[in-house]
Amino acid sequence: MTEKITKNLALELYRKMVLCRKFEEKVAELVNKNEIYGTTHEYVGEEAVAVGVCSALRNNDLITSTHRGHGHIISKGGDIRYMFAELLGRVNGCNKGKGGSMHIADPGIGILGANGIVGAGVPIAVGAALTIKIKKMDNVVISFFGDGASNQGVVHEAMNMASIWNLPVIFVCENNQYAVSTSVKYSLKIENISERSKAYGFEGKTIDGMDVLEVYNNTKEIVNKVRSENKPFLLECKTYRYSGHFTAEKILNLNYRTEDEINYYKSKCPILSFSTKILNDGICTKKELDDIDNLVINQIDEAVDFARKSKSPEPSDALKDMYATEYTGIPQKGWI
Ligand SMILES: Cc1ncc(C[n+]2csc(CCOP(=O)(O)OP(=O)(O)O)c2C)c(N)n1
Ligand SMILES: [Mg+2]
Repeated sequence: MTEKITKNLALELYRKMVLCRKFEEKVAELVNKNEIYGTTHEYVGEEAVAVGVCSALRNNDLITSTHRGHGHIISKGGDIRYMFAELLGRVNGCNKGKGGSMHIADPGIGILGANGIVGAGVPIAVGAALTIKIKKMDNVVISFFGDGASNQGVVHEAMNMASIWNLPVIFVCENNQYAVSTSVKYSLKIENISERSKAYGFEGKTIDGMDVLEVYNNTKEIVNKVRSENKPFLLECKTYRYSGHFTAEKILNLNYRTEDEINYYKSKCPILSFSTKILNDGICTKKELDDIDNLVINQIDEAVDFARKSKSPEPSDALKDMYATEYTGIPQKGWI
């Protein structure tokens, strides 16, 4: 795809990818300092997928995300102040500090939730697409999921239902080639996961997920088609994560990837290759990109500051905002 892009779009794609990258670098720093409890799954290296896909959407389009969801949330317009507050477990977090990294949701801007259960966002997306169809609305749903998730039973069931009911949902498989330490060379017999779309009766395509323009242009085209034809689509983006499966992986010394392999994909860095392209094409200047870098760094510092100054939730609020609680047999005040 060689479509020309405007300067505004080029700078916006660049800014969002840098924001995703710098956000994750700060998150890793805060996990290592124990300011964020538990662990997180970094999106470093995969930025072109979330940014390319979400930049091709309307505000009222919906997404479901995964355990590696920060990039999706940022790209769909999530406010990083509330995201950091959520990660630090503070009341000002987008989910009042009770969801954490893997359960960030913001339905007001079309984010139906990250999800700690592998594959579980896919049927949620299909349910949302069914609502859109029943209510005769014209928005679409994007469901992000990984190569590992692609082998979950619920993903197959959801894709089949989306197909028989002709639902406006785009399944975006982020094939970063590993599920924790299991390579796709072991878990898949086929070259491209998008081939599976044929079995459900809709179209699929595999693209270079390290190239933000390729992702953006393909998504634009697919979204238009899905919006007008009310048919699902499976878009597979081949990508790579630079960090471990989760932030503390390094200390486990798992050694399932070679340094050569990691360096090969680092040489295809989506941010570096895109900035080189737009500089070489004369779309923008080095100073404009440097200004964006500085702006993002300041924005992140301010967001962390906002989060640190926010209060922790009160223990007495622990059972508020919950969909389910343990059944004790004794009716609790406020349950019904
Ligand atoms: C149903 C379920 N099974 C297993 C896990 C443990 N787990 C968390 S992430 C992950 C790997 C997912 O791989 P993939 O879908 O490729 O996503 P990636 O981590 O590569 O982004 C596994 C097995 C889980 N959270 N949920
Ligand atoms: Mg994977």
